Amino acid sequence: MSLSLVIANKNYSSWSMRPWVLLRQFDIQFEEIMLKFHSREWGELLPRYSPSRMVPVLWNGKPGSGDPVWESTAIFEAIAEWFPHLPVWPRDAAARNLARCMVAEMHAGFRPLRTNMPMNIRASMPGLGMSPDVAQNIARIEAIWRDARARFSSKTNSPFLFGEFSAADAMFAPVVMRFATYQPKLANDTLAYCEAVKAAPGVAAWNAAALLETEIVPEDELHQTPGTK
Ligand SMILES: N[C@@H](CCC(=O)N[C@@H](CS)C(=O)NCC(=O)O)C(=O)O
Repeated sequence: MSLSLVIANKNYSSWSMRPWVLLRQFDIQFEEIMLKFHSREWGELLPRYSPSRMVPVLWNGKPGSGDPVWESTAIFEAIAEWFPHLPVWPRDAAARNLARCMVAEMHAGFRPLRTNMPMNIRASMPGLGMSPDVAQNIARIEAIWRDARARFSSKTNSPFLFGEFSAADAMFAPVVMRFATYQPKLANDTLAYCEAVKAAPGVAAWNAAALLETEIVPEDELHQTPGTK
């Protein structure tokens, strides 16, 4: 199996981050194809590489030949199907059910958080982006993280949501990075979870590469003048 993952800028592309982190965390080999936002390649190659004209897209083979998998959650499912020996989803049925619900809730929801605190890994904007709707999203995220850890990770003392790192942790990794950038007030157990996610090798590798990027995407720089930190 020869996988290619089409993504956008690591500093900004929260949806690209999710499957990339999952593949990397599980040591699954893949070729990364980055189409930077607003680049010539984006305009020229995206129509061939992405049926939805969005990233991420996973190809089994070279992009443009074979069957693409688009939408981050469909990519998780493909990875789980192609690598059944890996715990992409928790092995325990109740844990797997909750993990799927949480991933679906993240995929479909938390719009105020996503809109007002866009992922911008290299930036630091403590206190910005907050509103009552965002605060409600954050409270809900803290509650579901806490519930998952209490039910499925406390026995093994694992810092992750369901014992081992899973698709659910990959799905929330961009939220962890938003929290790092905008630094809303968070409970101590949330902060501890965030630290564990940032230290996971797949997440750390993505962040290290994001910090080397220099492109500015103005629509994702809601709260600061381009070029400032
Ligand atoms: N629901 C999609 C969202 C993908 C998405 O919004 N990707 C952004 C980059 S992070 C994109 O391609 N935006 C380009 C556009 O909307 O034209 C998924 O889960 O993969």
